[in-house]
Amino acid sequence: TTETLSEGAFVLRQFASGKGQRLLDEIEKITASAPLRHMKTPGGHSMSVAMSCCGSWGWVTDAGGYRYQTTDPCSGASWPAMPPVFTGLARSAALAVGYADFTPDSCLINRYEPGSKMGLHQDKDEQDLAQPIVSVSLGLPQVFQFGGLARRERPASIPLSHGDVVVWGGPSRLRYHGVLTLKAGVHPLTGPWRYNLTFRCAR
Ligand code: MD3
Ligand code: FE
Repeated sequence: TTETLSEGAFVLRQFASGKGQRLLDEIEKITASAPLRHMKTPGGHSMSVAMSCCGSWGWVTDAGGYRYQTTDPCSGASWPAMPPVFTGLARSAALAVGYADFTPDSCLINRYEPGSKMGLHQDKDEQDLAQPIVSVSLGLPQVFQFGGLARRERPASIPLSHGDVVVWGGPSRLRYHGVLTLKAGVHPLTGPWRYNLTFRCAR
């Protein structure tokens, strides 16, 4: 089923559930060479979410700020390539809600452990804000916070579970969003964690 959250934003419930294990196998391969790590915000705080990336461009944060770069700061090597199963899933989800020809050049891999959260923020480090973002949730459920274009607007709470895909574009592309603290649990495929993949056109 497809739910419309707001103009341009859609939840495709269970869209990726049949591909869960294949996606997790790819995450394991990627993170063997580009390990999940707790990056530092420009303000010096360590993020509670562990992150890695694949594709031509990876999102990083450190004392120098937020940016996309072609190399992993941990190794100096290029980020691992985007697996075809990632690209195909992101493309078909975007197409299913009317965004034709979505060609992501970046995938951010977020891993949440019990206690991890992500505060309200906008995603605006990408060059072409006309391109949507596609997000894939795997493993434990977590409550997503979906706000407005101004930080003061009270966000809606949307539970996201294993296999749910969300597409954000058009007038919803710059909405504030975040996720509440992950509750402890065990998922048959991911154990104690929730993974989120976000596909972006960075450049
Ligand atoms: C709404 N990740 O990595 S995905 C992020 O669950 C991020 O890991 C969250 O926010 C997570 O930046 C939420 C859903 C998401 C991603 C991008 C958006 C929602 C969005 C961009 C605009 C509006
Ligand atoms: Fe975000």
